Amino acid sequence: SATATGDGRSLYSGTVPLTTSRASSGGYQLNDSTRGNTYTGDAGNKTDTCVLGICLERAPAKVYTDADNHWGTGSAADRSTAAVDAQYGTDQTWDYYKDVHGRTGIADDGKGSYNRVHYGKDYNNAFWDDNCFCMTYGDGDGKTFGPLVALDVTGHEMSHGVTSSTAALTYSGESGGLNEATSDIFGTLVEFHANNASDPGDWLIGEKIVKPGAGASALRYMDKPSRDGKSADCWNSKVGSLDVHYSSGIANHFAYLLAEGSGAKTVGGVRNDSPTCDKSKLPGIGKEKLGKIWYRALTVYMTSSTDYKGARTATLKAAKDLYGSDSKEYAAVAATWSAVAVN
Ligand code: ASN
Ligand code: ZN
Ligand code: CA
Repeated sequence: SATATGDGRSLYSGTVPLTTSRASSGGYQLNDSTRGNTYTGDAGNKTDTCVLGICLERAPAKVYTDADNHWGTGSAADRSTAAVDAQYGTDQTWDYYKDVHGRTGIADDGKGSYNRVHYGKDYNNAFWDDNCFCMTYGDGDGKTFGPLVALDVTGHEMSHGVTSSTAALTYSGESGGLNEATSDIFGTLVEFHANNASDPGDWLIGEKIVKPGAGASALRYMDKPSRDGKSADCWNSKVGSLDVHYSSGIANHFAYLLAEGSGAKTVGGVRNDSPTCDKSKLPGIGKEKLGKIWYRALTVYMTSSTDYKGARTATLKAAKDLYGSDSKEYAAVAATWSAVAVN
C-alpha cells in the first residue's frame, strides 16, 4: 500500500508529522513503511496471560486506522491520541539510531516493530517484550501516571530491544542495572535528538507522564539518581542486589557526568550540583560523544554478563577506537567512571 504523509495531535509532543499507509479499503493505517513498517495498534485494554514467558493469551495490537490522515485530538479521551505519541516516539527512536549510529531498526535488519497502546486497565507501566519483539504501553491510573507514551519512555522501551539484539545484558544484578541504564541513556538521547518544543530534552526519565500522585517530578533523575530516594549515585559492592531500576543509577550518573560535567546546572527546573563520588571536577565532553561511546561499547564490547567493572573496560575500549588512547575523551571516560566509584 502507498506511503502517505499525515499528522497527529499527540498528548505530550504537540502536533507531529506521521508517515502512514493508504489502506486498500480507503482511509489510512498507522503503519510507516519508511521505517520498516513500524506500526501502532490498540490492545483494547486487555492484558497478556503469560507464565514463565509462555503466553496462553495475548492482548491484541489492532492497527489504528483513520479516514483523513489527521490522527488524534491531543486529548487522552480519543483512543488514537496515545497511538500518535507511541508511533511518533518509535519514529524518533528509529531516526536516532539511523541518523546517529547508522543502525536500521532494532535488530539492524531494516525491520520495524510495533507498539500496543491502551494495554490493561489503569496499567501503570510500559514494557519491551522479547517474545513479540514489541513495545506495550499502559494508560496509567491517572493519579500516579498518565498514559506511558512520552518520548523518553518509548525510546527507553525500544532501546531494550536494541540491547536484547546486541549485548543482551542479563536483566538482574549489575548487568541488569546496565541494561536499564542503557535504556535511560538512549531514551534521553532520543528525547534530545527529537528536538521537540513540547517535550525538550532533559536528563529526567518520565517527566511528562508523572501525575501529582507520584509525588515526584520524574521517574528517574540522571544528574543525581538518588533524587528518587532509591537509586545509587556511586558504586558499592552491594549494588547488584538492588532492583535494576535503582542499580542503573551509577551508569545514569556516569552518563550525565560524562556529557555535562560536574558543574552546577539546572536540570528539569531543579538546580543540581551533580556531585561526584570522589569530589573530582569533570568538564563534560557532550552528549553526542556519550552516545557514540556507549553505543560502541554496547554493540561491540559488552556481553550478557558485563558488570560495572566490565562497563568501564568496554567504554574505554570504545573511546580508544573512536578517539585514541591519548585523547581527552578516553581520559574523560576513565575519570568519570572513577567519579562514580567504578575503578
Ligand atoms: N517499564 C519497565 C522497564 O522498561 C518495565 C520493567 O520493569 N521491565 O524497565
Ligand atoms: Zn527498562
Ligand atoms: Ca526526559
